[in-house]
Amino acid sequence: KAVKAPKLADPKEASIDLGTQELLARAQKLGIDTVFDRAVSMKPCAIGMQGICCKNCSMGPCRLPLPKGGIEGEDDRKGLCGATANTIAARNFIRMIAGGASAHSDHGRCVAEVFLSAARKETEAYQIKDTEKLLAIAPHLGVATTVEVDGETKDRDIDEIALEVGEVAMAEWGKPSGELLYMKRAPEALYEKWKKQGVLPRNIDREIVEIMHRTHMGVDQDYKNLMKQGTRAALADGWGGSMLATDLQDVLFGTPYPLQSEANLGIMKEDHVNIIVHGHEPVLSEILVAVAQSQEMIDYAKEKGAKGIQLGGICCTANELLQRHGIPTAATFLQQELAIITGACDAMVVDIQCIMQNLANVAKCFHTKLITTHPIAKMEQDNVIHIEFDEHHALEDAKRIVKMSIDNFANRGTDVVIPPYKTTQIAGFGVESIQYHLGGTFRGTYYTLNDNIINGRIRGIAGVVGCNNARTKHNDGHVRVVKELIKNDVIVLTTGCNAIACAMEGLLTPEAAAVHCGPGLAEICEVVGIPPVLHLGSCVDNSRILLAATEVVKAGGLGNDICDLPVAGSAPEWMSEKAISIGHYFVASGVYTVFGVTLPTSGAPVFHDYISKEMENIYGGKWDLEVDPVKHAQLMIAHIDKKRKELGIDK
Ligand code: SF4
Ligand code: MSK
Repeated sequence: KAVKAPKLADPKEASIDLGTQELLARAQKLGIDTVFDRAVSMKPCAIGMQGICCKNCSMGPCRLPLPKGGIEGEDDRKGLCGATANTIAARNFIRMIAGGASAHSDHGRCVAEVFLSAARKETEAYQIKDTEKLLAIAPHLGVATTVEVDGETKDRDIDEIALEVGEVAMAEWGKPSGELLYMKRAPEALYEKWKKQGVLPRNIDREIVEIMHRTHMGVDQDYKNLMKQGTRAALADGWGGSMLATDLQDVLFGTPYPLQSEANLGIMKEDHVNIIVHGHEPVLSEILVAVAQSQEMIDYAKEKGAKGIQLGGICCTANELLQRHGIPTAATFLQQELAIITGACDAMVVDIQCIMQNLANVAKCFHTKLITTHPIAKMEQDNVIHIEFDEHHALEDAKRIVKMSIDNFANRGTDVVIPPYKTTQIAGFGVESIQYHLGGTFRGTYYTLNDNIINGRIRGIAGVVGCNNARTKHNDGHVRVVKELIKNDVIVLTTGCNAIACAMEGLLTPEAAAVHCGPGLAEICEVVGIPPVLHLGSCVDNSRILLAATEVVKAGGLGNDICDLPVAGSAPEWMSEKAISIGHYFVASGVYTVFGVTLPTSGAPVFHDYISKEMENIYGGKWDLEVDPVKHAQLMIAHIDKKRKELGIDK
């Protein structure tokens, strides 16, 4: 019986990146399937895509397709229990928020645990590194940094402060009463808005659990009330779990500061041991960096015939190590299988989130050791090695992994194909460095951000973030949205895989300004020496965008709330639940936020209108969807212009 040939992706249609195209073609030649091919052979469910399939009980799944040509008259679609399309779409949407918020926040919890361990001096591998940052965050957690002794104010012992910060931070996940302490970091007007709406999160875990309860069969059946809880949980993510993750990581590992590195699979080296770290949580990979750079390991690698050790990263573990150590970025989310298909990946060390299970199948075709390290993220395939990370013996774990990778160098096949493409990138930005580079403050000099927004050299600020999605051309949306924005003098703050895509396109260099920016933004980048696209880090570091916007508000001259600012958000190629949580905390913080690809709301038009129109009257921000990258950017620019007009600065 003839076997039907599998459908394959056209490499040129799959990605704008030449290296990706070449490695995809190699995979196809070798008969190894990748996400790009699977996206061609498996089509998504149209009803699920529209957000109107409910499987919250075993009487379903109940599917409520939108009739062709829309609904005339009353929408009487309902599931077996009577759930309407709005209820089903809202329940699904906030379950995505719960998934995303839990991922970011559990990451934050893990960092808090390591932080506490370091503060208690239970581990040698971790120390409190950035005491300046510790002193900066302590007051936001209600931790005193000074003490009165005999009527005199003295500095408090730093170890004592660290311990109390760790304990107070840990309590944010499960305290029995009150509200999240970081909510008060927002502009006062925004905080009051949340208070009036009753959406101030009580503790991080509770808001996520309550989503699961409310969306259980037969509980909350009002899409507006469901979204209220979605808002609470999303805020608990952005201003809670994510912000705590960012801050505690900065204190433990150092606050990022601009540095130079490289991006794309071309950073891998044929004559080096290549160790690729992938995922999100930097606690183990921080130690891996130190071990891989130790003379002992470099010598061991040389003994085994390699010229050295090349570390590279994928997804947000990459972003974390890039921001603090300049470790080059190997790949975006969609290129993870391709890193192994180079034949030069001696070990891929994964932690949590965005790790495709098919990595194990691809690794079977090569010599690559695939190592899982997190107790909550294992793989069933028998070629996967699990080395469970524990902060108490982190150094031993890291040494074992690096040694295993070096030993594996000798097992490489001869057929190594590393596409020769890589770019220079300047990364490592944060609120502190934006302020430093733009005049040391946000307002009052020729260089400052607020002044340049007011005088129009900078038209506005865009936060462009998020994943790749195999349902759309790899990196195309990211790059085209960002280029359109900077061409129109909108400065871009980026994180996640958007940052990696922009780096691969050469947009994270000061030189990109002269080539791609409008005259105002180009002038500022040239004078100050910054790229027009500022890399702020990983997915949890979207909290840095919230704080940057807050600093702009506090500096004055541009309204008194984030929703007054000429600011817009975007995720051109999103795919993960985390993106929905991020999108919604942007919206609930007052940011007009446009997503590409699709939104799981189109099958429930009333619910869709609620989040994309009515919500603006509540929080000042709203959702939008635009698939075309140029139109997507133009929507953001139109919103920025509207805000400039309202502020009276539309010259
Ligand atoms: Fe169907 Fe209602 Fe059960 Fe959902 S909860 S699967 S709509 S019966
Ligand atoms: S890694 S969540 S694919 S941005 Fe943070 Fe990239 Fe999205 Fe993962």
